[in-house]
Amino acid sequence: MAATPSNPIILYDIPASTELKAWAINIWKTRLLLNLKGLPYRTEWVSYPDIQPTFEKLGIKHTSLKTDGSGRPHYTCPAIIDPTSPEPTKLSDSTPIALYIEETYPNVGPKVFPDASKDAQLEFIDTVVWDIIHPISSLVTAQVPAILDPRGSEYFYRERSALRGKPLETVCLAGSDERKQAWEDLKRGLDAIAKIYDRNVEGKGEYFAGSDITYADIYLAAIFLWARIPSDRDQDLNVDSVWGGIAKLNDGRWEKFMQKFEGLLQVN
Ligand SMILES: N[C@@H](CCC(=O)N[C@@H](CS)C(=O)NCC(=O)O)C(=O)O
Repeated sequence: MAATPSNPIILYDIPASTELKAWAINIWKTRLLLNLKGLPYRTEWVSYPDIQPTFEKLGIKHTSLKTDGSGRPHYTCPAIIDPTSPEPTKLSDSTPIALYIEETYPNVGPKVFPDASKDAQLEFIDTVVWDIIHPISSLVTAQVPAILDPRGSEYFYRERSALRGKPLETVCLAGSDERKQAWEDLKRGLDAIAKIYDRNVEGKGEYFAGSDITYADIYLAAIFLWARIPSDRDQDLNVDSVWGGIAKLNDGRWEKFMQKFEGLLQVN
Protein backbone atom coordinates (compact mmCIF):
# COMPACT_ATOMS: atom_id res chain seq x y z
CA MET A 1 0.00 0.00 0.00
CA ALA A 2 1.31 3.45 -0.89
CA ALA A 3 0.73 6.68 0.98
CA THR A 4 -2.85 7.93 0.78
CA PRO A 5 -4.61 11.06 2.09
CA SER A 6 -5.88 9.03 5.05
CA ASN A 7 -2.50 7.34 5.57
CA PRO A 8 -0.02 9.99 4.40
CA ILE A 9 3.76 10.23 4.48
CA ILE A 10 4.92 11.88 7.71
CA LEU A 11 7.51 14.63 7.26
CA TYR A 12 9.55 15.73 10.29
CA ASP A 13 10.39 19.43 10.30
CA ILE A 14 11.63 22.08 12.76
CA PRO A 15 9.09 24.85 13.51
CA ALA A 16 9.75 28.58 13.29
CA SER A 17 7.62 31.59 14.13
CA THR A 18 7.90 32.87 10.56
CA GLU A 19 4.86 33.06 8.28
CA LEU A 20 5.04 29.56 6.80
CA LYS A 21 6.42 27.88 9.96
CA ALA A 22 8.73 25.92 7.61
CA TRP A 23 12.04 27.73 7.11
CA ALA A 24 15.03 25.36 7.05
CA ILE A 25 16.93 24.57 3.87
CA ASN A 26 17.08 20.80 4.17
CA ILE A 27 13.42 20.24 4.93
CA TRP A 28 12.30 22.61 2.17
CA LYS A 29 13.98 20.27 -0.31
CA THR A 30 11.77 17.37 0.77
CA ARG A 31 8.65 19.51 1.19
CA LEU A 32 8.97 21.10 -2.27
CA LEU A 33 9.46 17.65 -3.77
CA LEU A 34 6.38 16.22 -2.03
CA ASN A 35 4.36 19.28 -3.11
CA LEU A 36 5.58 19.03 -6.70
CA LYS A 37 4.72 15.34 -6.87
CA GLY A 38 1.40 15.95 -5.16
CA LEU A 39 2.05 13.13 -2.69
CA PRO A 40 -0.11 13.08 0.46
CA TYR A 41 1.87 14.03 3.54
CA ARG A 42 1.52 15.70 6.90
CA THR A 43 4.12 17.47 9.02
CA GLU A 44 5.21 16.51 12.51
CA TRP A 45 6.99 19.49 14.08
CA VAL A 46 10.01 18.72 16.27
CA SER A 47 12.03 21.27 18.22
CA TYR A 48 15.84 20.96 17.81
CA PRO A 49 16.54 19.30 21.20
CA ASP A 50 13.78 16.76 20.59
CA ILE A 51 15.05 15.52 17.21
CA GLN A 52 17.46 12.92 18.63
CA PRO A 53 15.16 11.41 21.32
CA THR A 54 12.19 11.40 18.92
CA PHE A 55 14.11 9.71 16.12
CA GLU A 56 15.79 7.19 18.45
CA LYS A 57 12.35 6.19 19.68
CA LEU A 58 10.97 5.93 16.14
CA GLY A 59 14.01 4.05 14.79
CA ILE A 60 15.04 6.78 12.33
CA LYS A 61 18.81 6.70 11.70
CA HIS A 62 21.23 9.57 12.31
CA THR A 63 22.70 11.16 9.17
CA SER A 64 26.27 11.84 10.31
CA LEU A 65 28.44 12.25 13.38
CA LYS A 66 28.66 15.55 15.25
CA THR A 67 31.54 17.66 13.94
CA ASP A 68 32.87 18.35 17.47
CA GLY A 69 35.02 15.22 17.44
CA SER A 70 32.94 13.59 20.18
CA GLY A 71 31.80 10.79 17.87
CA ARG A 72 28.18 11.45 18.89
CA PRO A 73 25.54 10.68 16.27
CA HIS A 74 23.89 13.66 14.58
CA TYR A 75 20.15 13.27 14.05
CA THR A 76 18.68 15.69 11.53
CA CYS A 77 15.52 16.77 9.75
CA PRO A 78 14.15 16.08 7.24
CA ALA A 79 13.07 12.54 7.98
CA ILE A 80 10.06 10.77 6.60
CA ILE A 81 7.96 7.79 7.50
CA ASP A 82 6.21 6.35 4.48
CA PRO A 83 3.41 3.94 5.39
CA THR A 84 4.19 1.74 2.37
CA SER A 85 3.48 -1.87 3.36
CA PRO A 86 4.43 -4.38 4.61
CA GLU A 87 6.71 -2.31 6.88
CA PRO A 88 6.70 1.51 6.97
CA THR A 89 9.86 3.04 5.47
CA LYS A 90 11.76 5.29 7.86
CA LEU A 91 14.33 7.49 6.19
CA SER A 92 16.48 10.52 6.98
CA ASP A 93 18.81 12.68 4.83
CA SER A 94 17.35 14.79 2.03
CA THR A 95 19.11 13.25 -0.97
CA PRO A 96 18.36 9.58 -0.09
CA ILE A 97 14.78 10.69 0.66
CA ALA A 98 14.48 12.34 -2.79
CA LEU A 99 15.89 9.26 -4.54
CA TYR A 100 13.55 7.00 -2.54
CA ILE A 101 10.48 9.08 -3.40
CA GLU A 102 11.36 9.12 -7.10
CA GLU A 103 11.89 5.35 -7.10
CA THR A 104 8.89 4.44 -4.96
CA TYR A 105 6.40 6.69 -6.76
CA PRO A 106 7.56 6.63 -10.41
CA ASN A 107 4.09 7.38 -11.72
CA VAL A 108 3.13 10.14 -9.29
CA GLY A 109 3.83 13.67 -10.54
CA PRO A 110 6.79 14.78 -12.65
CA LYS A 111 10.12 12.94 -12.67
CA VAL A 112 12.81 14.99 -10.94
CA PHE A 113 15.79 12.77 -11.74
CA PRO A 114 15.43 12.07 -15.48
CA ASP A 115 18.21 9.70 -16.57
CA ALA A 116 19.75 12.32 -18.87
CA SER A 117 20.49 14.73 -16.02
CA LYS A 118 20.63 12.55 -12.89
CA ASP A 119 24.44 12.38 -12.63
CA ALA A 120 24.87 16.08 -13.43
CA GLN A 121 22.27 16.94 -10.78
CA LEU A 122 23.93 14.82 -8.10
CA GLU A 123 27.29 16.39 -8.96
CA PHE A 124 25.74 19.90 -8.77
CA ILE A 125 24.16 19.30 -5.36
CA ASP A 126 27.35 17.76 -3.97
CA THR A 127 29.62 20.59 -5.12
CA VAL A 128 28.54 23.88 -6.71
CA VAL A 129 25.60 24.71 -4.43
CA TRP A 130 27.91 24.66 -1.42
CA ASP A 131 29.57 27.81 -2.75
CA ILE A 132 26.34 29.64 -1.92
CA ILE A 133 25.25 27.53 1.09
CA HIS A 134 28.40 28.41 3.07
CA PRO A 135 28.10 32.21 2.73
CA ILE A 136 24.32 32.18 3.23
CA SER A 137 24.79 30.09 6.36
CA SER A 138 27.22 32.70 7.72
CA LEU A 139 24.89 35.55 6.79
CA VAL A 140 21.72 34.09 8.37
CA THR A 141 22.94 32.02 11.31
CA ALA A 142 22.83 34.79 13.96
CA GLN A 143 19.18 35.43 13.09
CA VAL A 144 17.99 31.85 13.53
CA PRO A 145 17.51 31.78 17.36
CA ALA A 146 15.02 34.66 17.08
CA ILE A 147 12.62 32.59 14.94
CA LEU A 148 12.78 29.35 16.97
CA ASP A 149 10.84 28.24 20.05
CA PRO A 150 12.72 28.95 23.33
CA ARG A 151 14.22 25.44 23.68
CA GLY A 152 15.13 25.25 20.00
CA SER A 153 16.62 28.72 20.21
CA GLU A 154 18.79 27.83 23.21
CA TYR A 155 19.98 24.61 21.52
CA PHE A 156 20.77 26.30 18.22
CA TYR A 157 22.60 29.17 19.93
CA ARG A 158 24.74 26.80 22.01
CA GLU A 159 25.57 24.31 19.22
CA ARG A 160 26.25 26.86 16.50
CA SER A 161 28.29 29.18 18.74
CA ALA A 162 30.49 26.17 19.59
CA LEU A 163 30.79 25.28 15.90
CA ARG A 164 31.77 28.85 14.95
CA GLY A 165 34.08 29.26 17.96
CA LYS A 166 32.43 32.54 18.99
CA PRO A 167 29.10 33.83 20.30
CA LEU A 168 26.58 33.44 17.49
CA GLU A 169 25.45 37.06 17.61
CA THR A 170 28.96 38.16 16.65
CA VAL A 171 29.00 36.18 13.39
CA CYS A 172 28.80 38.40 10.30
CA LEU A 173 27.89 41.62 12.11
CA ALA A 174 26.33 44.42 10.08
CA GLY A 175 29.02 46.35 8.22
CA SER A 176 31.82 43.92 9.18
CA ASP A 177 34.51 42.71 6.79
CA GLU A 178 33.29 39.18 7.53
CA ARG A 179 29.81 40.09 6.25
CA LYS A 180 31.19 41.89 3.17
CA GLN A 181 33.30 38.83 2.38
CA ALA A 182 30.31 36.50 2.75
CA TRP A 183 28.31 38.65 0.32
CA GLU A 184 31.25 38.63 -2.14
CA ASP A 185 31.48 34.83 -1.89
CA LEU A 186 27.72 34.53 -2.34
CA LYS A 187 27.77 36.73 -5.46
CA ARG A 188 30.59 34.70 -6.95
CA GLY A 189 28.71 31.45 -6.25
CA LEU A 190 25.52 32.80 -7.80
CA ASP A 191 27.40 33.96 -10.90
CA ALA A 192 28.77 30.44 -11.31
CA ILE A 193 25.30 28.93 -10.95
CA ALA A 194 23.88 31.46 -13.44
CA LYS A 195 26.50 30.30 -15.97
CA ILE A 196 25.55 26.67 -15.45
CA TYR A 197 21.86 27.50 -15.96
CA ASP A 198 22.66 29.56 -19.07
CA ARG A 199 24.31 26.51 -20.61
CA ASN A 200 20.93 24.78 -20.61
CA VAL A 201 19.70 26.26 -23.89
CA GLU A 202 16.59 24.07 -23.93
CA GLY A 203 15.48 25.53 -20.60
CA LYS A 204 16.34 29.10 -21.74
CA GLY A 205 18.52 29.46 -18.65
CA GLU A 206 15.52 29.01 -16.35
CA TYR A 207 16.06 25.37 -15.36
CA PHE A 208 19.10 23.31 -14.43
CA ALA A 209 18.25 20.65 -17.03
CA GLY A 210 15.63 20.36 -19.75
CA SER A 211 12.61 22.64 -19.62
CA ASP A 212 11.03 21.53 -16.35
CA ILE A 213 11.77 21.56 -12.63
CA THR A 214 14.23 18.86 -11.57
CA TYR A 215 15.67 18.15 -8.14
CA ALA A 216 18.61 20.55 -8.72
CA ASP A 217 16.08 23.39 -9.12
CA ILE A 218 14.27 22.24 -5.97
CA TYR A 219 17.56 22.33 -4.08
CA LEU A 220 18.29 25.86 -5.27
CA ALA A 221 14.76 27.01 -4.37
CA ALA A 222 15.14 25.48 -0.88
CA ILE A 223 18.32 27.51 -0.39
CA PHE A 224 16.54 30.71 -1.40
CA LEU A 225 13.59 29.97 0.91
CA TRP A 226 16.00 29.53 3.81
CA ALA A 227 17.61 32.89 2.93
CA ARG A 228 14.24 34.53 3.76
CA ILE A 229 14.99 34.47 7.51
CA PRO A 230 14.33 38.07 8.61
CA SER A 231 17.49 40.09 9.17
CA ASP A 232 18.29 43.71 9.98
CA ARG A 233 21.98 43.36 9.21
CA ASP A 234 21.88 44.45 5.57
CA GLN A 235 20.15 47.79 5.90
CA ASP A 236 22.95 49.32 3.81
CA LEU A 237 21.63 47.16 0.94
CA ASN A 238 18.09 48.26 1.78
CA VAL A 239 16.86 44.67 2.25
CA ASP A 240 15.28 42.90 5.21
CA SER A 241 16.64 39.42 4.49
CA VAL A 242 19.52 37.85 2.61
CA TRP A 243 16.95 36.74 0.05
CA GLY A 244 16.09 40.42 -0.52
CA GLY A 245 19.70 40.96 -1.57
CA ILE A 246 19.85 37.83 -3.72
CA ALA A 247 16.66 38.88 -5.51
CA LYS A 248 18.43 42.01 -6.77
CA LEU A 249 21.44 40.14 -8.15
CA ASN A 250 22.02 38.68 -11.64
CA ASP A 251 19.41 41.02 -13.18
CA GLY A 252 16.63 39.65 -10.99
CA ARG A 253 16.81 36.13 -12.42
CA TRP A 254 16.49 34.42 -9.02
CA GLU A 255 13.29 36.27 -8.23
CA LYS A 256 11.92 35.12 -11.59
CA PHE A 257 13.21 31.61 -10.83
CA MET A 258 11.30 31.53 -7.54
CA GLN A 259 8.03 32.37 -9.29
CA LYS A 260 8.02 28.75 -10.51
CA PHE A 261 7.74 27.63 -6.89
CA GLU A 262 4.97 29.98 -5.78
CA GLY A 263 2.37 27.21 -6.05
CA LEU A 264 4.60 24.73 -4.20
CA LEU A 265 4.96 26.42 -0.82
CA GLN A 266 2.07 24.71 0.95
CA VAL A 267 2.83 23.31 4.39
CA ASN A 268 0.60 20.27 4.89
N1 LIG B 1 22.56 15.78 5.26
C1 LIG B 1 21.33 16.14 5.90
C2 LIG B 1 21.54 17.40 6.72
C3 LIG B 1 20.24 17.80 7.42
C4 LIG B 1 20.44 18.89 8.46
O1 LIG B 1 21.56 19.31 8.78
N2 LIG B 1 19.30 19.34 8.98
C5 LIG B 1 19.29 20.34 10.04
C6 LIG B 1 18.11 21.29 9.82
S1 LIG B 1 18.24 22.16 8.28
C7 LIG B 1 19.08 19.66 11.37
O2 LIG B 1 18.11 18.93 11.53
N3 LIG B 1 19.98 19.86 12.34
C8 LIG B 1 19.84 19.25 13.63
C9 LIG B 1 20.92 19.70 14.59
O3 LIG B 1 21.71 20.56 14.22
O4 LIG B 1 20.94 19.19 15.70
C10 LIG B 1 20.23 16.34 4.84
O5 LIG B 1 20.55 16.69 3.69
O6 LIG B 1 19.08 16.07 5.15
